[in-house]
Amino acid sequence: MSDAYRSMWKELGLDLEAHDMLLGVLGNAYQEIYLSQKERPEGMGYFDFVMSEVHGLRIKELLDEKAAGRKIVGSYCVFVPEEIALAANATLVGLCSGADFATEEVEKLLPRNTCALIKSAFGFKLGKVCPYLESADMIVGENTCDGKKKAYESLGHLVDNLYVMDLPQVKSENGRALLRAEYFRFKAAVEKLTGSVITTESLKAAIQTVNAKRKAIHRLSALREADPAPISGLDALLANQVFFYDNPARFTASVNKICDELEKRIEARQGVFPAKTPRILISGCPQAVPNWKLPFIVEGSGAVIVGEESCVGERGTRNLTSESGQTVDEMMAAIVDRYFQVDCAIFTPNAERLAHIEEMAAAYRADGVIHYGLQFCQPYLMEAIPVEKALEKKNIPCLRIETDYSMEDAGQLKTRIEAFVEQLKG
Ligand code: BJ8
Repeated sequence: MSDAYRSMWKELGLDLEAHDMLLGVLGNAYQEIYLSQKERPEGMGYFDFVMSEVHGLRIKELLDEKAAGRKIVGSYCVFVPEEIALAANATLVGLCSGADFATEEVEKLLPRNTCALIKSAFGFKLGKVCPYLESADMIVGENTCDGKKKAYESLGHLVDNLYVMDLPQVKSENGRALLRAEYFRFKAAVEKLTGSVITTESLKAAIQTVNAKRKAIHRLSALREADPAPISGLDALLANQVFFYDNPARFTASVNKICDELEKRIEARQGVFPAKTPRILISGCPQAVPNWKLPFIVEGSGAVIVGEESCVGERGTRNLTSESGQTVDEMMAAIVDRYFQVDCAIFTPNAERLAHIEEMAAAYRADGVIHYGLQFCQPYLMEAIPVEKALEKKNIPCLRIETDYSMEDAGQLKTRIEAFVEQLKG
């Protein structure tokens, strides 16, 4: 890493030694998990570059944007509408929550039995290793699961720019009214932060920008219906992860470029795995960067992942925001409509999620579903049981996994997943 980056990280207040260690571990994992894959699409070179610069060039870009007067808004959840941030002259970025860090320090503030995702968010703050968090002018927390909403009370003591968004838990008229009120409150908060008033033009342009990103990802997803699979689940997951970090227009162009390449591969019947490789849909908790454990094990066990029913995946990116609104109010209503369809397990009841899993299994011709639950994540672990039962009724094999970010259970997971893949072959 260049000296320029080191002084940038230092100015952001990062712990350089700890950060070097993190980048070292990340680099090795990326090499082992990503760069060792065979037959990758050439277009993945862009994402390799993005990952190699995820704490470097991208942070420099964000700091350049700040110097030019933009604000940076950091978020932990797909309920935070990027359209509103963009329209108010802010950039929205996902905040790091995909790896264990400073666990001992974290467990002084959070109970041990807190999910790895929440602990990770705290670890990156306490360990001073997340340049996104340190660059953010506003950090948005959201009242989703109990773990997150109580954790934000503690996070509020660690940062001075936390904004907490309330969210409904029921898809009722009252629930919609709450979401609407909260999105208007968020709009006012971002406008105050940036000093820019959202206009019809800026909101329309922002909706189009975010929709373009989503459309590119939808195109990528649709190409994964092919057999042989033209792209690995690992690579597709990476694109879904980078969705939260990259410059939107550049991301859209890069995903579309890969899609052009994949279309040619499909025409030539060229795949990353042989035809008839068992096809798996992953469903459950979000897999944030660099949480690649499960797909690495699955695809190393003779299967290919063809879709992610996850917030880092189709739950987060499906459904566009209508572009037909002519006023800010109409467009805000369209944003509420779009986000109110997100079927996170914090909602009760949540039948839409089950319907979506079944729909995805059919569309991507999955032979089986692996339900991925993080330990101590009540919402998704609770839903895993009815999901498994419903899928079994439809003769779709389902394997329920409960894990965390450590590699301690990798051997045990591999044994279970290999047995599941064998079952699918049978
Ligand atoms: S919309 S899934 S991104 S809340 S894993 S912290 S649920 S205990 S992440 Fe999520 Fe928004 Fe919902 Fe999506 Fe809690 Fe579970 Fe931890 Fe979780």
